[in-house]
Parts: sequence; structure tokens; C-alpha cells
Amino acid sequence: MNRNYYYYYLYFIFSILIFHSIGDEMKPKDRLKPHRGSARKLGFVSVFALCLVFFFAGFFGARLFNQKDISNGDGFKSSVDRSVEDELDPMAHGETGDGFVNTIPFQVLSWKPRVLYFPNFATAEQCESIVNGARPKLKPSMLALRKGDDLDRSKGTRTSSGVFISAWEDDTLDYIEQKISKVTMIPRDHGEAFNVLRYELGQKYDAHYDAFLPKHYGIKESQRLASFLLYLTDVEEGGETMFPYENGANMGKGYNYKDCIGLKVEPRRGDGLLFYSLLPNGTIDMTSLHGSCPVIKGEKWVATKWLRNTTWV
Ligand SMILES: O=C(O)CCC(=O)C(=O)O
Repeated sequence: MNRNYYYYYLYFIFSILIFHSIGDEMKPKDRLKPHRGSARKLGFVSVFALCLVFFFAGFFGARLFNQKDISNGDGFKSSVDRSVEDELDPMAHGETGDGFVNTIPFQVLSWKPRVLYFPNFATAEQCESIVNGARPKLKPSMLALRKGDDLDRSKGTRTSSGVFISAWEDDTLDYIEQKISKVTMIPRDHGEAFNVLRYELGQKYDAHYDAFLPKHYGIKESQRLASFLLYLTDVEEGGETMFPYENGANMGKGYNYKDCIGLKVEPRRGDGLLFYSLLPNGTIDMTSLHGSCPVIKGEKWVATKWLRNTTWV
């Protein structure tokens, strides 16, 4: 039985017992005697009303205890989450765990690479607030420089604008970062700052790896393990995140990294997308090649968080 309901029943039974004992003093013989205590003046209706008062006190009290549990955890549960999750009975948890059950829906989009989709990961208001915070700070997006690269490489490959914003600079991003750390079980201090991106008409990001390929970047002590994308707007047409090598398709067949093919994920405001760049054995998953198809109609905003296999902040 849900622990909350258990509390409510207890309060209800308690209140009945208390008022039953008061009621004992209200036997007909006593009622004849004048003024022997205030309880005697209580009629059935008052006793019932008091029972209700105690019941509701228990009801809201139990919710209060539950709130305490929430702040013991990461403190990010919204009232929407709570309405569903209160139906589930939490398990005893460790020092760093939560006293409540989360229900965050997801869909496996692919195993090769490992791609998870999270519908309604953020609310429309949260997305708007992130976009509004980032808009005045946008600069042309850059690429991580490879050995021998010049600064111009990003010009044709990545045409969006963007800005890096840390979770501590923005309450909404702080909330989202906590939620990302839960669904990935990758601690928050393994994440780079959010890269909030805007793609205007025709803008795109050609296929690339988020992980640093040793042949291009040398051996890095810290590697990108996974990426989480939060779509901040709907896009009327185009702007899909694409995985051209999904399930090994197009690999070794002279794929042109500018082509928008393979598994395509339509950006929808508030939805999240998680994919892993490293395999469970720590090597790079070569099927994790991905990019953003050109925006054909509308504007695309997305917040990307790269998660490292080492602490990063
Ligand atoms: O915008 C997208 O859909 C993809 C973004 C991306 O590939 C990246 O930030 O690494």
C-alpha cells in the first residue's frame, strides 16, 4: 500500500478512537448532569466534523513529510511529477538517494548507437526561459579544433549560433541539469556547461562525433561519454538530429558527412534526446556519428550537454 495512504488511514483511525473515548463521556446518564466538562457538549455532528479535521490534518501533514523527502534528494520534483509518483511506494534509500519514486518516460530509439528519447522532459515555460536567457549572448558556433585545423573549419560545417551557459547561472538549467544527471546516472560534475544553440533557416551541423577521435585529437585524459540534447522549440520543417550510421547503415560506403540520412529525430519543444558516444567497454561507438539537418522552415533552438567520463567542473 502507498505509504501516504497508510498515513491517512492511521490519522482517520486515531481520530475515531479519540472521539470515541470522548463520546463515552456523553452517555445519556451523563448528559443529565449539568456542565461536567466541555466534551459533554459535543454532539454527533461535532464529533464527525472533528474527525474530518483530524483526517485532513493527517492528509496534509503526510504531504508535508513527503516534501521533506523531496528536499533530501535533489529537490527538483515538480507538482506534475508528484501527482503520478505519489501512487508509487518508495524503497528505503541510501544517504545519497531519494525518498520518492521518479517516473520519467522514455523511448529507446536505437541500440546502435544507444539513443533514448524523453518526451516532455521540460515544460514550454522552461524552454522559453532558456531561449530568452541565451538570445542576447549568441555568437557563431565553433568546433573543437583538431590537430592542424584552422579556425575556419567550422564555417561550412557548423553554421548555427550558440552560447555556453552553466547551470549555476540559470535556475531553469540547474533544474534540467539535475534531471539529466538522474536519467543518465552520470554525476553533475561530469557535465560541460550547456551549449545553447540556435539554427536559423538553412543552418545545420554536418555529421560528426562528439567523442574525441584519437586520430584527430590525440589521446585525451577526459572523453565525452554521452550527449543530452534538450529541444527548446518546435521546428516547422527540417532541423532533425540525424544518425547516419544507425545500426551500421551507410558505414564504409563512402557516406558524405553533409548528407542528412539515417535515423532522424524531429525536434519538439521540451523533448530530450540522450545518446552515448562510448560503448560500455569505454571505446568510441562508431555508430554515434550524428548531426543536425538543415532547418527548412522555422527556427531550431536546442541545449546540448556533453557528459564526460571524468569530472569536468
Ligand atoms: O542540433 C542537433 O540536433 C545536434 C547538435 C549536435 O550535434 C551537438 O551539439 O553535438
